[in-house]
Amino acid sequence: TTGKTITCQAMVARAPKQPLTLETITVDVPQKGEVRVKVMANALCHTDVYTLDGHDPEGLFPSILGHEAGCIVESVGEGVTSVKPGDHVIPCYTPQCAAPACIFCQSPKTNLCPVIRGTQGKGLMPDGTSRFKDKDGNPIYHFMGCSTMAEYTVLAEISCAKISKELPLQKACLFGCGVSTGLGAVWNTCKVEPNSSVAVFGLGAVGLAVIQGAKMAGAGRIIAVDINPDKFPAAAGLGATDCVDSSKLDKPVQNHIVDMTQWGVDYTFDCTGNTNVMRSALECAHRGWGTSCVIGVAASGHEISTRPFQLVTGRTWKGTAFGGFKSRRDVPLLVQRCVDGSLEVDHFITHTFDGVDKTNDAIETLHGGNCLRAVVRY
Ligand code: NAD
Ligand code: AHE
Ligand code: ZN
Repeated sequence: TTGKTITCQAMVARAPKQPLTLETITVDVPQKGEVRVKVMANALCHTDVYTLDGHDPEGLFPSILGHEAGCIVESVGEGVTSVKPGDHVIPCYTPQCAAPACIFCQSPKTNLCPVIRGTQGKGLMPDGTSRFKDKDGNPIYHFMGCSTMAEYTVLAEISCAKISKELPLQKACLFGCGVSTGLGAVWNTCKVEPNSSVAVFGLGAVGLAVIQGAKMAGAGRIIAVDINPDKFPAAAGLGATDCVDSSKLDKPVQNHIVDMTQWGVDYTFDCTGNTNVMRSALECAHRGWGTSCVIGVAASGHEISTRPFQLVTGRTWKGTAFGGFKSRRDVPLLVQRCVDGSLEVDHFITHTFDGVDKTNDAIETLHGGNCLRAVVRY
């Protein structure tokens, strides 16, 4: 490739708990196995805020956050064959190298391809360097292999899911994280069966996607739990049969749910990241066979606990990253279902902004409590 360095605008996370700063940055040409993309839309995920607030043990500053985006390929590096300029792609923080030698990619049991995970966690591209520089020429760290709070970013080819151009990127971006994760936790990680009972803790985009996926899987009773009752109408609209405000109970929420169901719930999901909630979710899983799935991301230093008796008596504790979807194979299929009309996602977009510089406003909106996804169009 004979590309040039691009100068563009980005929102940079300079320090924990500080607003992002609008900066002019440079984005280097994509190296071997890399793809440079123009970001067209980026949705805020709670995980971006978690890292910005300093709760992520892997959090680095200065960095460019953002990992739920829709992009158009601008140029490709040496050896890239699976995408070309003009293609629409979703950056995937869980890549899929699909190599015959990758035992993770070859296994149907997981989506956790480890090939670039080490450098990704250090905020660097696979060769150990950054493609971003600030106006003084100092490097800025990448984030989750995506860094989509910039007008242009560089991705590993194995992180690029090529999708149909029929779905506008301002909708397709949702499949980069929260919505895919919630659906996949139900369909792939837990394989919820028809008529089973489900309880969902935390009714943000992830929890509501769990409800939507559970309803589509034919679940019977779906119990929705939050401390913010404003979330209940959306949950009920997607298929929740019961809504519980856990802040208003005179006993632990797990006891309340066991009382409601006699023996507990077949499948429970934590979509809060609160380790006390994770315990509650495990402890109201059904005696003998209930499974509880951790989706929420806990703050640095927090650990889960329960009495081992809860496991001895037949409960299973598991977790999911990106809903178990093999990203490059499955994200295009989710997008196609959206195009076909068999998977509705419009209800997740509660706020829209224009311009990368509006990202702080979008973050403020996400903190507000009545926001599912705020999409920023660049
Ligand atoms: P969100 O902030 O939009 O939603 C969280 C919801 O939990 C809110 O409705 C809030 O009111 C509710 N809540 C907070 N404390 C609660 C409590 N004690 N009991 C019940 N409900 C409570 O977040 P989101 O974007 O939907 O993400 C949810 C979680 O999932 C976050 O922790 C995020 O980091 C994580 N996440 C994980 C993955 C993954 O791959 N494992 C992917 C995406 C997001
Ligand atoms: N970096 C943190 C953990 C953060 C985390 O668990 N991330 C989720 C995705 S959250 C998406 O919104 C995940 O999939 N993790 C798997 C992975 O490989 O990062 C820490 O604890 O260090
Ligand atoms: Zn996310």
